[in-house]
Amino acid sequence: MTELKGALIGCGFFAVNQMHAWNDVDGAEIVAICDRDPERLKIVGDQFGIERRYSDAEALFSDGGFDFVDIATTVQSHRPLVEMAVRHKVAAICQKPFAKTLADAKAMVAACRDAGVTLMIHENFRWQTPIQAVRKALDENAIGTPFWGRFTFRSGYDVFSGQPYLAEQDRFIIEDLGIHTLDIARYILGDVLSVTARTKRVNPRIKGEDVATILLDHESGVTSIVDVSYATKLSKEPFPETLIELDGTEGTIRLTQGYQLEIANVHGTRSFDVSPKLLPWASRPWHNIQESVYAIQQHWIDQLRHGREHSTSGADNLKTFALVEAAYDSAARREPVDIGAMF
Ligand code: NAD
Ligand code: 89V
Repeated sequence: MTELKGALIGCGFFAVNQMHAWNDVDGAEIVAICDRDPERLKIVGDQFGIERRYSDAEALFSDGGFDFVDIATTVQSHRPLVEMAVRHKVAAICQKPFAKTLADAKAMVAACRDAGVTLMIHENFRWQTPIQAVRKALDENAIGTPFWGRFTFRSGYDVFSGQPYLAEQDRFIIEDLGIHTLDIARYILGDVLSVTARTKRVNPRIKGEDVATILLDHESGVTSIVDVSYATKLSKEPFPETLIELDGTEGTIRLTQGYQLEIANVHGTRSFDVSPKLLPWASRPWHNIQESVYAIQQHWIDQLRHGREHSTSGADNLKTFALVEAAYDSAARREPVDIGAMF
């Protein structure tokens, strides 16, 4: 199989995982990298043996020679870089969060659609092994029709040491982490009609909110709760596990700490270990996220090759990003927000 050639823009903290994963992905090769920080460009270029290095994205695109671009920068540059990919007619992966605003994200999707450029958002959490196992159990009708769900991520892990910018942002946990949890809720229980949210900042050393409780009314009639916290000090730190509870007409699903899945129904109770693989380049506790990076990047290549829609296409991810905006709006106004009115 001929390999698709890629370029990566943004050689920071998380891009190292993406570069490792590209080495493992079948059918892809990174041929050029770009970062405006020369130190990061050298570290990643040397580590992964990439000769073509650029400090300027426009120069990278002008030289070309690649089939897709993997944008791994922080959110401020997502719209200009995706628009640059559109101008050069290069398929693009863009890291979450999609954009600074829903209006920007909509403009990016429209620009890609009009130019016939494929866009996928790197929303990897739904690709985690335990999340896939929950989805499979539902698809196999293990608990009948779900009527209630809870998606929870409560941690005291120090995310600021690896990603110091997270302490400086006006918006923190919903935009950075809750965005993943909201996407999992959509992936498992379907699209959402309305959002009600409350937020809090507990850690005085950061700018944004570090606790959020969000109520979702799904189109299917299911009610779910998404609750996220980086201010929760537990006896056994669960980072970065998303825990799930689902109640259905015929049974229940529980994804509990330590990657344990329990399915209870009329046939009895079955328990499964749904731990992620520890890939050779991965390290605990990040291995769950790292495995999902490999999975989403392999999905990118497989779908691109066959001209098929990606699970987290730009159009799909607009619906997740809308929930982020709606949660902030609801928390500010202390009122439910209608998602339909945002489109
Ligand atoms: P980072 O600040 O460590 O790295 C970003 C890099 O991009 C920096 O080296 C910076 O110099 C470079 N950069 C920024 N704008 C640029 C531009 N216009 N041209 C060239 N280089 C540019 O950030 P990070 O922690 O690696 O996060 C990057 C993105 O990944 C963020 O959007 C973050 O939310 C996301 N992220 C996703 C996950 C996940 O599981 N999906 C996990 C962590 C971070
Ligand atoms: O997945 C992320 O986007 C990361 C983290 C897990 C630390 O929140 O920023």
